[in-house]
Amino acid sequence: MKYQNPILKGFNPDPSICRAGEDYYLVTSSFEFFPGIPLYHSTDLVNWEQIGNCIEDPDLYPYEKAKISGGIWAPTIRFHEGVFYVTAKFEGFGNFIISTEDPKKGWSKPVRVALGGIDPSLLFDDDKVYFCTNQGTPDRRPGISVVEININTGEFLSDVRQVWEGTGGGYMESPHIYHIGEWYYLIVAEGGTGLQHMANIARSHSIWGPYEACPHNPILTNRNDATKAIACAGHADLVEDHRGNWWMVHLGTRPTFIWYSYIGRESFLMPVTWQNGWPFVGEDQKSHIEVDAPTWGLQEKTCEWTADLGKADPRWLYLRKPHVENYVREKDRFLLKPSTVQLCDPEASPTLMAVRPPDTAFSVDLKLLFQPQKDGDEAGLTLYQSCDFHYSIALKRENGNNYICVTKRACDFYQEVYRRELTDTGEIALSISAYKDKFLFYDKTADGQAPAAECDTRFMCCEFVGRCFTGTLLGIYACCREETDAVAVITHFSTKTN
Ligand code: 6LW
Repeated sequence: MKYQNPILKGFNPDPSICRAGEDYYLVTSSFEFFPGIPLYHSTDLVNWEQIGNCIEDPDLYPYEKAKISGGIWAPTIRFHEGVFYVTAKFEGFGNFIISTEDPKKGWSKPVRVALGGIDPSLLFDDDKVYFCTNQGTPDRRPGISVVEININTGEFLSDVRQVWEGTGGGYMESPHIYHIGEWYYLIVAEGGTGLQHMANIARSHSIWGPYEACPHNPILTNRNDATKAIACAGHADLVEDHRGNWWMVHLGTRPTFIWYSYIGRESFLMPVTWQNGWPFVGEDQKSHIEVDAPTWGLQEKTCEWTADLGKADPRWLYLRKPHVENYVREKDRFLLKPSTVQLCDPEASPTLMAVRPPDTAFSVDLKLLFQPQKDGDEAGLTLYQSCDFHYSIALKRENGNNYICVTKRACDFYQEVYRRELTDTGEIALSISAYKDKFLFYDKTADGQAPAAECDTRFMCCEFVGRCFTGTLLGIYACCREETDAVAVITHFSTKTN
């Protein structure tokens, strides 16, 4: 059956997948955003629903000062004897494992594992559990480190050994080890998460090696794909479905400018076949948008989502450790209290709630009631890439007057590109649309339907603007210069693909 990639669009990098009976679970990286590690569920591998987040207590991790693209990196999910395990790294906290028998009931406290490196992974092998990361050799050569651990305490039960040095592609990361038949397979990413990204594999009869590299490595890369429909394919995880077919999930981008993408790295699915004990990905070891493979569910296209503001929804993301008192849910509406923390603050948590973009071409609509009390009071809609890069359309007060403004922030460059004075303080409607090369900002309460402002999308491309592993989020925010009694009343928030 045919399906379309990506299977999870917009800021969903570093996918890891597991099967529990006939159910599939997938996690991705969440960085400085809270709650952490989105958890997706599927029964057919092509339709995924976010059923929660694995980290819901910000006090168990150093969220408070999480840096841009810090926080949670590259989780792995595994299911073993009725228990789900997720391991990940929190920058500045280290590698840890959490577990649950039922993801809907929440996850355990983190069990720390004192192994360095990033991108931890787990292998349950008979009665043993192995933990691995990309920690290199003591003399700084690349390596994948493996250690047997006690899964409940994180304690080491063996020496740490570096089992494979990779193929020389550089930036070896995202190791996963599988025991399939007579072989241990070790899959890694190499080349870095950009254009040179790839997945390589090696095998051994022992978990400790020696590992022999697959003769047709890289088993996945799109670096030689002239169409550039997909770039950066790598960071892969394998799963066998309940019908006996094999699949790979991996990260990739759909470039919006050169090979950059403003919605960030996304999750893809490719079929895997085995020949002579080695895996082959798709037909040409590349990832594709349209794939014909032995999936069994018709892929639905969900194009529109209107937030039920009276209900909690796992989609909503906050920055670092949110100040919960600034977010008040009421029946059918949401109240946001402005914070003196601005969107450009690199360490604190502004009043901002945001969702991942539904696709590269999207529209986001907001309706709100807001009566500013003081100069600097501001509330509206933002495209938030990071504290350094965000574009907004908002209602704000200056010199005693209220205005709808469109502003662009790109590092220390700040520009207001639209301003209209408001005489009426009734409900206002704001909207932003994205079309690959441009963002259009709509002041919908003004006369006429023409966009209020148009902006280039390039500065919102994560890879273009520094160390940014995330993607543009669609957010509602409220800020002020000094403490205020003003409250933004959100009456509508919706997104759709264009
Ligand atoms: C992740 C690493 C990577 O830990 O990017 O693309 C890092 N690969 O494996 C952050 O997503």
